[in-house]
Formats: sequence, structure tokens, C-alpha cells
Amino acid sequence: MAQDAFPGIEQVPFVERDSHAPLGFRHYRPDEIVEGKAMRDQLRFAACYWHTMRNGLADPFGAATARMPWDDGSDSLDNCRRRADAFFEFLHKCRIDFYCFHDRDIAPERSTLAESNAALDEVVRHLESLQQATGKRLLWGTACLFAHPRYVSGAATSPRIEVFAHAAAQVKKAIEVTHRLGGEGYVFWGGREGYTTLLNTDLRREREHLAHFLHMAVDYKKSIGFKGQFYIEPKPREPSVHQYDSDAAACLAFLREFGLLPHFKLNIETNHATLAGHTVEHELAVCRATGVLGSVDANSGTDNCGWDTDEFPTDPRLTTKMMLEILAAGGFTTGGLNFDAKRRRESFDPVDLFHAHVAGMDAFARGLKAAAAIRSDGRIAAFVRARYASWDSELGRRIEAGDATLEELEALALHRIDWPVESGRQEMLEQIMHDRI
Ligand code: XLS
Ligand code: NI
Ligand code: NI
Repeated sequence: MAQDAFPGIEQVPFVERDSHAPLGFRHYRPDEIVEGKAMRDQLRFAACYWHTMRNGLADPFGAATARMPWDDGSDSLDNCRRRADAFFEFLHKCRIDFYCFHDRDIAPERSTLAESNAALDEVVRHLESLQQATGKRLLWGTACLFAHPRYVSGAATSPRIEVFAHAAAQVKKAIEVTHRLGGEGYVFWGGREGYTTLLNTDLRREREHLAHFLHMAVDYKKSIGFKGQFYIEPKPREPSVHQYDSDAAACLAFLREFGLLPHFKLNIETNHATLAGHTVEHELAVCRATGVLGSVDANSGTDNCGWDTDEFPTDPRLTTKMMLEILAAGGFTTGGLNFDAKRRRESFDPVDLFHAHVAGMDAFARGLKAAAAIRSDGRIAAFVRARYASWDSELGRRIEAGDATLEELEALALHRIDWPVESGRQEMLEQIMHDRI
């Protein structure tokens, strides 16, 4: 692996919290044990290829600003390999163990699918050797089913059957290369699986087509022996006006309706949760309650902006709330924290990639430690248990088992004149949480 994309940047050191070193981990200590596991195994950080390597930081009003001296801007396979080298140099120097990609991030789309597949195979061969040389692993792969103009009206939900077929073939290939690279998961994010106006949309057919598409992917996965976890990544809108995978609850209903629930978990992204009008901890809590917490696309957004701004998650309060949910769910197995985040347009230097990821990693290290401290303190959990203690009665057990009737509850309620409600103590609980951050 060539080591020259980031000259002058050494592997990021571990420094003291009050150090003035411009680049250094102040909180992340990969081998430190938190709740029985090394931090690196609790957090399972991944960098994403699309923002880190392919996002020039253009916005709707202005051109790309990012300086990427290793990239000649062409779609030659040499350039693809050089980019991959730069990426793995970055992963090493930034101490990130995993990565994620879309098929078209790593290799170019050619004029036929066969040529695109051949180009993809070339780059995958190169990634395979980089993984072997460095020990870095693929957290998940995916197919880009939203950028090419053929997907203007969706992929699995396109009104055109030819487009549906192309998307199916692209997913087949993307699952194969993910399998080949030992990927631990595969993501379906339906950027254009929705509509712009209902006036031209057969919503019933589109949702059914999406379900058939996913069933075919499940069958194919089994047929090639790919054991990685399938994830759906909810997002309510952008680029579509409405996306069928709006939020965790909508995904759960969809997966149940079409018999797909045993085959999928969810990949929750912070900024998608906020676009859906939720907090990310709400989305994670819904997943935890239903056993579908799979992986996390870690970023954050500007609350008052309303776009998927994909900012780096640098706020320890946010990461503490997220880690509380993730630890309560038992931690990650196949999933991890993928920084689906981009630098601001003004942070265009290569070193800003490091500042951005280090800030995110340190924020999650703090969140992990704070969440573990809150859990070992135990007061919040004890409060919640006590709050529901009346349900631990004989009657509570019968209601929770589904064995009670309205008649018997009425008999109990008819002569009761006091209801022992208690304060929710929200402010007290917030203080307990904040004291540990
Ligand atoms: C876009 C999504 C996308 C998925 C992968 O908003 O977050 O990047 O994570 O297709
Ligand atoms: Ni996103
Ligand atoms: Ni994402």
C-alpha cells in the first residue's frame, strides 16, 4: 500500500485531555475496557467511502472545494486504485477498523452493466488485497440505486420494469462483492423508493414491488451462502418527497406486512431521524423494543435547517443518549458506527478529514463512557423499574400475559377513588445524566 496521500500526517496519537496538540485522541482508547468489551469492539467505527473519498463538498449553489491531490478526477481504474490506497492510508492513520461503500463509489459505471461489473471486480480485487494487508474490514456494502438518471422515478419502485430489472441485477452483484470482501452486512437505503407526487404514483403497486425485490435479495443471499446481516435504512424524504421507509416504525410495519421481518434489521441514521421529526434515541428505542437494532449511520444535523446536512456527530450529549440505547440493546453484533458524515464545505483540506473523524470518534468514546457510568450508577434504571412496580403484581402479570378482562378491571375500578400517580421527575433524571457527561 502506497503511503503518500497524506504526507506530514502521522497516525493520530493519543494525547491528554487538555493537550493543545491539533490532532489527537483525547478520549478514544481502542483497548480500554468499557462494560466488558474493548472500546473498539463497543464502537466498531467505520468510515464511508462516499463522503470521505467521493464527496467534493459541492452544494446546490457552488462547486466542489475539497482538495484531493491523490485523485485525478478521471474514472480510470488506476485512479480508482489510487483512491482506495488513499482511503486505506486514511483508515490506518485515523485508527478506524471498518469501512462501507456503494458499488459506484469504488468503481465507475460504464455504458453496459457487464462492463460496470468488470470494473467493479477489478477494484474489488484491489480492496481485497488492501484488507488483507491492513486487517481493515467491511462493515457493509450497498448498491447506488439513486444517482443514475435511469433511477429518476425509483429503482425497486420504478414504474418501468426494465429499471426494476437493472436495479435487481445491480443489487445481485453488490451482494456478491460484499460477500467476497467478507462484509458483515448489506444495506438497503431507498433514496428514490417513494414518490414526488401521488398524482402519477400507484402507491400500492410500488410498495408491493419493493417487497418482491427484497424477497428476491433474501433468496439470493441464501443461495450464495452470504451470512451478513441485511439492513433497511429509514429516511422520510430527500431526495423523494415521501420515502416508503420513512422511519423505524414504518419500516417495521412494512417488513411485517410482507413477511420480511426475520431477514432484516435496521440501520438508524441520526439526521434521518430528525428529518422524520424524531430524535435519534427515539428511533433507537423503537428498534431496541422490537429487537431490530442493527447498525448506526452516525452523523448529526442542524436542527433549524431541515436538510440531511450529514454533519459529524461531535456533541457528547447526543452520543451519550445514543450509547445508552445501544448498550441497553446489548451492543453491536454485526453493526457499528458508520460515519455517514461529511465535512463542511469550508473544511476542504485533507487534514480536515482527520479532524472530522477524530472529533466524531472522541465524541462517541465520551458518550460510551458516560452511558456506562449512568448505567453503573443505576439510579435512572432503578427509577424506571420503580415507576412500573405496580405491574409486578399478580394482576399486572395477568394483564401482561393477556389473561385479564375488562369486566374484572371494572370491578376493581368501580369502588376506587384514589389513583396513586407519581411525579415523572424528568428534570432530576436529566441532571443525573448530565452530571456524568
Ligand atoms: C443518504 C443515506 C445513504 C445511505 C447509503 O441519506 O444516508 O448515504 O447510508 O446508501
Ligand atoms: Ni443520510
Ligand atoms: Ni446513511
